[in-house]
Amino acid sequence: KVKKVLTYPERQSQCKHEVLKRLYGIMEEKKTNLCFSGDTTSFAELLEVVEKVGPYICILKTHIDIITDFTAENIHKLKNLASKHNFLLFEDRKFADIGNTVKKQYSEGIYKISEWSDIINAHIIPGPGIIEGLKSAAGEKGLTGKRALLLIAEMSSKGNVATGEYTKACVKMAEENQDFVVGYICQSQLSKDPNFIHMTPGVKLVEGTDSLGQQYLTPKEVITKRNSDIIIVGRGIMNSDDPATTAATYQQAGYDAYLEQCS
Ligand code: 5BU
Repeated sequence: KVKKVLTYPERQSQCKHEVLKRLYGIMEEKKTNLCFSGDTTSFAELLEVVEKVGPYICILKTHIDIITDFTAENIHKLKNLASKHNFLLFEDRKFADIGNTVKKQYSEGIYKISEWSDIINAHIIPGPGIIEGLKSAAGEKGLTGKRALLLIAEMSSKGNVATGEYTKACVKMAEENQDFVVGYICQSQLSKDPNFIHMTPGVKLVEGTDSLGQQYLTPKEVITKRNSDIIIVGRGIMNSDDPATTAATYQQAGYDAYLEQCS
């Protein structure tokens, strides 16, 4: 039987970016390809649930701008949880403006995302200037190599237009900016190069949809059929009665699928 993907340690030694090396290290050590999307409007609740699911995840994805009780102190607590449980922070900001504007959105304002989020993402609609802008913001804070960007190449929602030529343009832009771009938000594998990781949202244990266009695939489908690397799970864990046990179930499903792929 031919191995379909490289193992995490193989990818870790072959990739160049420091953030990606850290991530593969965490995935190997904790045996998890689960990213939890903590989509709650309460920072207190976010901290509470992350304390429970922390042991099972490699990344916590946030939407910091939906939080009503934002404070710098809570960010400090979140960073402490990330160190304690060894996971990366990914602010799902989906930057989409010209370089000069996103540079300020990333580092300034209330949230100062560049100061705490290891990973961010962006749409490619504005062209490569968006990548330059975000990269320069990280550089000005002395964070070159410590911050990384994912490009949104495909989306999970019904009727989205991130397809075909758009997706191809995204791959080209990623390949031309490997010092900052480390992968894709996508629905299936776009590159076999270990310098690019694939993260897939729209994941639940049972396939289906929500009432606002979200479409779900299972962890097994995402990892073994679509050859993606990371499953992103929000409500599947957040709305469960027992988030820790449910996160463990997703961790196991995702990791078993990976083992099947690389054995
Ligand atoms: P859910 O509760 O598992 O449906 O949450 C999915 C999360 O992933 C949510 O935070 C979305 O904003 C995010 N997402 C997505 O669902 N689909 C996409 O294509 C992208 C992001 Br890009």
